[in-house]
Amino acid sequence: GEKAYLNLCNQILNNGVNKRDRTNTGTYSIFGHQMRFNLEDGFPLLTTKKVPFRLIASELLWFIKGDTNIRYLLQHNNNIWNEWAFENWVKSNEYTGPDMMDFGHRSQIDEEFNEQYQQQMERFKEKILSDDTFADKFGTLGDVYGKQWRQWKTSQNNTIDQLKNVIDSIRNKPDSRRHIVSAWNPEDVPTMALPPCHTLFQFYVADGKLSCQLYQRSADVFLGVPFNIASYALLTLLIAHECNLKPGEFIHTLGDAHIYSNHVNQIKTQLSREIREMPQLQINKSKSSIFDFELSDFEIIGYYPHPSIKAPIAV
Ligand code: THF
Repeated sequence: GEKAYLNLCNQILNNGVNKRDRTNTGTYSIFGHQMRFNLEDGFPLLTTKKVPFRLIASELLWFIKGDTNIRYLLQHNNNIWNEWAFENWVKSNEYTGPDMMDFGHRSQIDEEFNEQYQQQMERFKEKILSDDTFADKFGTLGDVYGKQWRQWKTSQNNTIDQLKNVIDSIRNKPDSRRHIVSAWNPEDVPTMALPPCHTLFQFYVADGKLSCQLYQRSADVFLGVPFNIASYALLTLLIAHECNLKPGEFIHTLGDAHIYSNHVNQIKTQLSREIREMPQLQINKSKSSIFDFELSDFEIIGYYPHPSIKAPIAV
């Protein structure tokens, strides 16, 4: 449960190696870690800071649709993938505004630049929402999760719907040890906005319960991991519901688990807080297929978290 998450944070603060990274932010990092969440106990949305479930659910529905364009996210007021699409635009020759080179880093250290950046980002979002051609060209993140889950491209020029297949196999051969979905497609890695952090997941059925284990190659422990836990818990609950199984466990296995140097104070604040009771998730029981759900079909009840804690995202 949440204790496992706070233990991970403590372990990284105490034993993490100071390691440089792609984003040049600097991290404290450990390699190889596992956390377990019993989904029968409640829905694993952290209570030591407020985690925005609405953003997690709309991102998951976006993956499930097989969509890789941020337009859907923006239509749901979800801004978590903007930076990666924005990068495509400002690097293209259609972009005419002030130089946005290295915007992720500069926006954090230069207030004047940050204002220009916010302005260009607003312009970008407006164009994605209002201009179809612009959205097709610059809203897409390449062959990220949605593409690999729903339309993995084969050498024969067919596609594989891994998500549909795994649901069928859970239903028809529950004892199988092959209930796997892989987002890591070595051929596509070079053309993705960001190679998948959640690389591969496997389901397991025993005693009428559905469990899921995720292998995450790279884990932004403060901002990403609370989202990732809730996202895979939601996915597992939806598939369990569809397959008439009870929820089992979510097992989260991490590769490079890191805390960015500019998240350390936030983590310390969070670690000083008391864990509260876990919320529950209610889903609209009149729907069964995972492909039919909408945001309004989910409700989190009994969620009384400590206040949210702001932190900059590393781009
Ligand atoms: N890049 C990095 N550096 N970390 C990640 O966790 C990450 N992701 C996705 C892609 N690239 C990544 C994006 N996921 C937030 C949360 C998850 C994200 C991106 C951003 C975030 O900023 N959350 C804020 C609230 C934001 C808001 O309200 O709009 C928070 O306080 O939780 C790993 O999947």
